[in-house]
Amino acid sequence: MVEDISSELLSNGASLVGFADISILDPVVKKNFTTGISIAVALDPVIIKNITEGPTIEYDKEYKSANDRLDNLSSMIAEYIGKRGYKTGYWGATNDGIYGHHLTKLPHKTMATLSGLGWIGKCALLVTRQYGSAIRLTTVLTDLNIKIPDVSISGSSCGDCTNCVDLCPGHAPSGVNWRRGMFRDEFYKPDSCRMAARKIAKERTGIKDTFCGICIANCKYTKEYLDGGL
Ligand code: B12
Repeated sequence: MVEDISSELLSNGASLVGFADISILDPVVKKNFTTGISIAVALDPVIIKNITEGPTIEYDKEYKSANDRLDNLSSMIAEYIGKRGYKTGYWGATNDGIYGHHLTKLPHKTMATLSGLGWIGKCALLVTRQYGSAIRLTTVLTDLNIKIPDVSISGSSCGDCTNCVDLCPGHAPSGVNWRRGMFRDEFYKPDSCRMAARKIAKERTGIKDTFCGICIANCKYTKEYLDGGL
């Protein structure tokens, strides 16, 4: 079933697919689900290459179309799994279920590290070996009871790189390497990120929204992807 689900998602446009045993998650979060599926789509390298100094209108369109592709993938695979007799739970790729200080019950990045897709970078983004942080994510939970080996990633591979720290217009990343169990605000300032993103998006595109991407485009792993290092 894991192979079937993976090939169904990859043949419909997903770039990476991961599976995780979610037994360690809080019961309020996992409900009666046993397995988490993390789905990533890579962003267009040509567009990401052009946002090293700030967002473009093309980037705004690209990340919003990536959200739509992710939402279509999660509803498609939920139907596929449902037809085989299992329950699923999923929510939007972006601004769905936000509460408190920019929080959600189960961030998409959590499922991505638990399923081994990547680690959390200094700028709090999910970084993958294949695409760097030039990916967007979504999550599908299911009660499909499959034995999944623990492939989770619990530490950073950023090493001493500080590209995102040096270039973030909001100085949001403090430069500390992530380890699982650290809370976001110990190494990244979300309000500084949000304010800087809204300012630079307005200045460079005239669009009133929260998008920037400088940390994405300047990540050393993203650059490998952009230079065709895939
Ligand atoms: C609220 C929000 C924001 C807020 C706050 C950002 C933040 N990090 O919290 C603001 C407005 C500042 C923001 C800005 C941006 N956003 Co935003 N945002 C979200 C949203 C809707 C919720 C995030 C959330 O729940 N935050 C709460 C904190 C606690 O969680 P977190 O930082 O996301 O993830 C932490 C946990 O996963 C934890 N963790 C990791 N592994 C494990 C394992 C276990 C067991 C546990 C317990 C925890 C844990 O470590 C992570 C790091 O702090 C998500 C979509 C989603 N539903 O996940 C998109 C999302 C995080 N945003 C995204 C992006 C791209 C951006 C921007 C680059 C803007 C842009 N589009 O150009 C910036 C940079 C964000 C950043 N550095 O994280 C992408 C990130 C993709 C990636 N490569 O990681 C997401 C995932 C949207 C998507 N569908 O792809 N965003």
